[in-house]
Amino acid sequence: MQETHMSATTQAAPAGVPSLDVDPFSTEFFDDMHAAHEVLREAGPVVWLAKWGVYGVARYAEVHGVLHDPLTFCSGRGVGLSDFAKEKPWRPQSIILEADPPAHTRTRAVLNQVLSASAMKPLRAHFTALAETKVDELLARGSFDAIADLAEAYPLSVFPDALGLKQEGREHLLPYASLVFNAFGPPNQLRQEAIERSAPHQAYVAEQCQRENLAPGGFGTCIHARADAGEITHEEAPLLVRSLLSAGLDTTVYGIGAAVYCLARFPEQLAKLRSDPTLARNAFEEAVRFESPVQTFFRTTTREVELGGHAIGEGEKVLMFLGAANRDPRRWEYADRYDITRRTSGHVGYGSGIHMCVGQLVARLEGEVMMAAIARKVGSIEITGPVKRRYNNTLRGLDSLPISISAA
Ligand code: 4IA
Repeated sequence: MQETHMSATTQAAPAGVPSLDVDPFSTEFFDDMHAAHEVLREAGPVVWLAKWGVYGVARYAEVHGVLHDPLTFCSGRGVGLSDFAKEKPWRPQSIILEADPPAHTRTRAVLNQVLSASAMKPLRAHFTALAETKVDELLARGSFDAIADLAEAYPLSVFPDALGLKQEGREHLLPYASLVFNAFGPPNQLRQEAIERSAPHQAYVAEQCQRENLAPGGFGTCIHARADAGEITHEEAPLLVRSLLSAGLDTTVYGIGAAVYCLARFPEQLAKLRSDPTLARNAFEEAVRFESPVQTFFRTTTREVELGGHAIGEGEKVLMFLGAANRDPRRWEYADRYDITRRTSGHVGYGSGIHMCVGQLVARLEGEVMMAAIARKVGSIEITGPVKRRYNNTLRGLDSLPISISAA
């Protein structure tokens, strides 16, 4: 743990920047997040988060602005609180997420190809069939937990196979991802406990990234083939496979969980979806805007820069509140309404700019086919027990969502 982040006293705000003592990585914040987001947005275009000594942006315009100036607001010093120029990363640095142009451009091009629209075509029929089978099975059960039995079960049934992972050891996948997303946060209990328990999960992931452990035809083997083609080195290939293992599963679990939670809370939107199943893809996209499964990310300034009317020095961390931007009333009409017919384009739930989610087509495919299966087969959804939140420094979602569903 770093002394600078462990001080009990808060850090003084630069002159003129509104200073807030809210801790965006606390359970109190997670429990009442929308109220806290409004405080952050209304305090000013840029705020100072005294607890961690970082700047924050919660309005759409500034979040978008930071995302679209990657040379000033860099990723190479980490997109968590930890500044890699000052602290050693907890794992070898990601060569795509935690990289800047020109290095980023080369690795990004590889994953763009591996996860392109044409790469989705052979997956669609299979992903659709498994979504339909899953919904049929859940209709037969009637009552179940929408997180474990649907939001986790469905991506686990399609994504590890699409990557080409062997069966053994897959129980490490969700704990590893949870660790990765907690590790972007400050050195609080969530982060420290996750890292303390990380060794077996890290060992599993490192092993699965090796070429001999990946099945032919999967995303993993595709990445290694790009090394044969000379686009990346044979040392880089396993690290890009690791990026898919880090970012490709839990994110869709939380996205599908968000979408089902929306349909359960807003029955008139389920009715609309049932009457027009072609809305499935937008219903999922709107759930990503509305819940923003990936809530926050940092950038680090590479020079002195003006942001929201304030001069910010070099080497400062800036926390972007994607979830707050996605509900900024300056940008969105009826921002707090889940509306599956809304024009969702421009939301920052997948980020924006050069780092915007490279796996977005896989995520949308999973989300769309699950929403379409629900649209065609499910008549009603009812929440039948206590909804429990799951706490993570970066991801927003539920631990438990007991529901019952009836057939259309
Ligand atoms: C990586 C932002 C999140 C979805 C993400 C997490 C990890 C990695 C990339 C993206 O390990 O490269």
